[in-house]
Amino acid sequence: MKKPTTLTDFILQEGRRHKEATGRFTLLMNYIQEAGKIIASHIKKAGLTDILGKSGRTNISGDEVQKLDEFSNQLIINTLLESGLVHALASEELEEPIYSKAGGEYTVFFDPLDGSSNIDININVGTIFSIYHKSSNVLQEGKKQVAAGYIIYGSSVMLVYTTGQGVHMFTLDPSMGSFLLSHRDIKIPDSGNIYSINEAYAKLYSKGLNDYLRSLKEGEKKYKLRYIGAMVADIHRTLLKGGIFIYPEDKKHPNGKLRLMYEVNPMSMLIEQAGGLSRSRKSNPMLIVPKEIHQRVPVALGSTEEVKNYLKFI
Ligand code: P6P
Repeated sequence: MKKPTTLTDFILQEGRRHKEATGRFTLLMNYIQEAGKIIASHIKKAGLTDILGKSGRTNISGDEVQKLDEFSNQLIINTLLESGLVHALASEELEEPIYSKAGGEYTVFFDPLDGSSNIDININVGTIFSIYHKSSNVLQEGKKQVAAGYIIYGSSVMLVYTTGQGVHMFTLDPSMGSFLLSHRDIKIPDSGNIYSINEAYAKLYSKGLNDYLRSLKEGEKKYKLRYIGAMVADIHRTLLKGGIFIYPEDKKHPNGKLRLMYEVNPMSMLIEQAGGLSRSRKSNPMLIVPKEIHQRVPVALGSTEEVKNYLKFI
């Protein structure tokens, strides 16, 4: 019987394909997966401990911070700083980056618990990470990401990541405590019949966007609307089933809501590596030269044919 492939095995195998690999990236991913396992265990018993609910704080983006947000954020910071592998850390929950004295090689942007308003109702949440080689400027375009991925906490816990060599999915086997390879080199369907957008804001949308949405509802092809309110979950479904996820600009939010550095860029790298398309207005968000850590950008990403159809309207 063949031994199942763990995340560590897989990254080591991938690493052997790059002669310049030093093993440090493998180590970094091991620290990230360890943090994910600990967060997963806390989420699973969140209803039994006093870790649900709001912390009473709001973050730099004005979002209400949940207790599990704070726990997850602090856990990831401590884990990555102790690794000695990071030069800088930037988080949705930190106003400014943290610079490590250990002189590590990587800069990691992360959203410790994306969609955390779903926690109290037992709906998927996730951790998003985006990894760069250190640079004199902590802000780099998304095209320079060394790796990007997420951990989705749901009926099963899955880690999805890419280093630019395809997108690979791992499922946590609780009995082993290991992430096991479950989907190698995922490819997103070229088209799909699911669109994902918060239509409650339709009155604030542009005419072009509302014309596009109407075309989905009234056209030949039958579409479904699915919107979970956690980008990680909406993107996970889009990767597997195809379709399009849109968080657009609107009359009140000229740059939309999602943050470039730790939501849009990592998800764009994953979708593009899986054969899909990501656009912010008309251009690739990974080409945007970032100006600030928590910069927001509008985004539409998913199946190539769906995004191209969307672009005709806006
Ligand atoms: P809205 C979660 O707060 C988040 O940052 C993303 O995960 C999600 O896609 C979006 O905001 C949901 O925003 O305005 O639809 O509630």
